Amino acid sequence: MEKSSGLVRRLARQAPALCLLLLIAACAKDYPQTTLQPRGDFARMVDDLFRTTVVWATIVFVLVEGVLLWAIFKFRGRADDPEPRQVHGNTTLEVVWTVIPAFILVAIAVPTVKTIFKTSDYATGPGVVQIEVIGHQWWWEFRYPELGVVTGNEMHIPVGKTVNLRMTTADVLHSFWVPQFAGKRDVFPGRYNPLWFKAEVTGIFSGQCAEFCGVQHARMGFKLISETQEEFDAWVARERIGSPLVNAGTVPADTTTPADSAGRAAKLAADSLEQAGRALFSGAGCIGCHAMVGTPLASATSLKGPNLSHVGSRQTLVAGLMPNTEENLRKWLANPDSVKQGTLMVLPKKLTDAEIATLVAYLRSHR
Ligand code: HEC
Ligand SMILES: [Cu+2]
Repeated sequence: MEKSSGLVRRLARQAPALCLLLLIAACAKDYPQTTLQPRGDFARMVDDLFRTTVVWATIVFVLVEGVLLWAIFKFRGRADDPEPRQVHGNTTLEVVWTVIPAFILVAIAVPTVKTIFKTSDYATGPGVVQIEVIGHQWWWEFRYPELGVVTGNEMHIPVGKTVNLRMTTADVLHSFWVPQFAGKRDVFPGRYNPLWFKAEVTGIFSGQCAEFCGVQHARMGFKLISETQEEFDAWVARERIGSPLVNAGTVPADTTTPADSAGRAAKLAADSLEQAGRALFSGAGCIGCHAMVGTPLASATSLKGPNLSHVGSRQTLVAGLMPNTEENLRKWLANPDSVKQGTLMVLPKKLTDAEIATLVAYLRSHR
């Protein structure tokens, strides 16, 4: 008795702190990984199911607790009460409280099973954008086989068009999840899983691996970029230049000479940066793991790291970990492991400051 009242007192003392914590949590301005604001048809179907279930649960809760409270109050014991009538079982009551839950379960099960079937197959047909998703420790690869695009950590989609994902992994289990659009759906080695959705709005949204996959599982994020058809087409056109899936990654050399001297100087600077960067990209061993336009491995589609051919145009670096700025890229190249401990990007040798500066300029010029 004494022990439990001590516990109650302790809880009462913690209560203000707990309430404050809840209050502070409610102050967050936006919830990038919320499932409660669906922005695509798949997520909306799941959200509808969630709301249906919550409505039923609320009705059951209010009715059951209401009857309980009413019974406690109405039949409460009084000092002069006689011995209550002794009863044993009540068939009518038992039938009623078996049949009602059975009906509720059916009301929940039917839409649930329907949704499961609807969301568990590939989407096909004209106008569906086909994307292959490959999970890697700890980043995401996205390929658009019909459009000739291979990219990492950033999935571009046209708003209002269904995208069909064919998903697998290069190593261990991962789970694809863009909370406001679709998922979670696991990916397995040697097997393909489908997922489709259609974005209702444009914008940049966060995605995340949702299956524990090693030390940097929590930092295996990506961005979903929903854009207009024109923006999407422009992005595809840019990404196709030097893509591993187009002309084996080769780009015809630009041999034109600008007419004005400023243009010639700019081209000369760009050409020499390109040459120095390319040489370093091979010399420093980057080429062992990354496809890159203009390098011998530009055509490789299955390497250990993301295709860097257009890394300069990405919103974020290293699986959504940090904004794509000059400073962050420098930090990453100086010591990947200090930015993302355990990362599989292991450099053969430490880069000098001068090498880092060249590589940063080179990579950022590839947009
Ligand atoms: C042993 C393989 C390996 C080598 C060598 C390597 N990388 Fe990486 N690189 C990776 C992997 C794996 C990732 C993904 C890391 C992550 O997000 O966990 C990565 C990520 C990156 C990224 C971020 C890409 C993105 O989409 O955000 C850049 C930039 C990069 N590497 C540049 C380089 C450069 C420059 C070199 C050479 C100096 C290099 N890498 C050498 C494996 C490698
Ligand atoms: Cu994971």
